[in-house]
Amino acid sequence: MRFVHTADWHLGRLFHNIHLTDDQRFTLRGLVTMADERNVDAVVVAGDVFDRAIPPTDAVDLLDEIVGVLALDLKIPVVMVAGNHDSPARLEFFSGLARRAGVHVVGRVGARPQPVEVAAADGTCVRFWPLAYTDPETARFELGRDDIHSFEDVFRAQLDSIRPALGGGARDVLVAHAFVSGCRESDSERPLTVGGAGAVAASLFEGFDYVALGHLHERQAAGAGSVRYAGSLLKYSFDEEAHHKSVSMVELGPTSPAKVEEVRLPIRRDVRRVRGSFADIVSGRWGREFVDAYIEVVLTDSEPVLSPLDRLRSLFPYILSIRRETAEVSVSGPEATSAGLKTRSVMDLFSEFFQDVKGVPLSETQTAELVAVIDQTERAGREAVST
Ligand SMILES: [Mn+2]
Repeated sequence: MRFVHTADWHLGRLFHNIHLTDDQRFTLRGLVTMADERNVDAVVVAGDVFDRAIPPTDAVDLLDEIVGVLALDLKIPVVMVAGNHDSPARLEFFSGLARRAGVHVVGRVGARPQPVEVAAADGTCVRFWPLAYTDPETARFELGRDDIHSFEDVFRAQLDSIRPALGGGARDVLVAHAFVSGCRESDSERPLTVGGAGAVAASLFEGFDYVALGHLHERQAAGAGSVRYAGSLLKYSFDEEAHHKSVSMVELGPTSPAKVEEVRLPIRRDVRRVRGSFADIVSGRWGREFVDAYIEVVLTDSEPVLSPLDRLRSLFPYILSIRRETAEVSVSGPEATSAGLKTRSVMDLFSEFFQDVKGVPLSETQTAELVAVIDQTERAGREAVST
């Protein structure tokens, strides 16, 4: 049995005001070709299918195209869960109908998660257990359980009902969207909570033959080798320029441990950073790997450079960002620049503002109150149209 584990497609994503749908279509068509050539038995998408709750129509069309070819033309079952960017209800639109075509979409939390069974030609039967991303408040309400307060509680509540069914001749694969503590984060992820309370321990997922995770955009193992993030489909921030984006090809026999191979898909444009003085950059010789890529230039000049964009654009037609490294350090620390502001949490920024105005830091009670307000606002924001 061989299946593809992928996650964090973020269809409809804007990257520095560029629509990435064409890039996403290029890579996903590569996925379809690869899945066909290598005879995969299933494709698993572990959340953040779309970039936002109400995605642009061309992103919806793209999902329709890709899933349609996989399920109807190639007869490859697709198992998909909602991530923290997806709207649970909208992702599940037509899911009853889709299931009959081999597309299994789980957007909402359920008291009794049901497996998707896939039997491969080699006789291996794999049960995929799809769990949608759900925050503790929603899970408490939907499952009618007052004892759910953390993300770990959310998983425990669902896993408790799954565990008795595990084993018994089939292989079990969990599909989930979560932040496992100790794993590496990237700039393009939206934190699940303020203050890092969203993390769960990898040990929660013991008992499965493979755990297909989404949320973190860098591919990595989480704790034990068979709990893994496939990473995002594409690079969605310049801090990911050194990542190797891929999908995971997972092989499971009737008894052997999961074997994972990272398969890189074709990309339309790479994402690269160029750092140096303006003079050095414009006199440099830049190969196609830069000319064809989305570029961020980081200028190291201590003197101001007047309108650098025109010159730089003639070298890098797809330049999306210019930053000045020295400006950031010389103003009054990295906090003072807009680039610095973007990478810091609302919590940090507000605490600092409060300290500046009041002259004293936030008390514990005030901090707790603030965390609750920010959490509530962000949850509301997930259901609203955003850009
Ligand atoms: Mn994501």
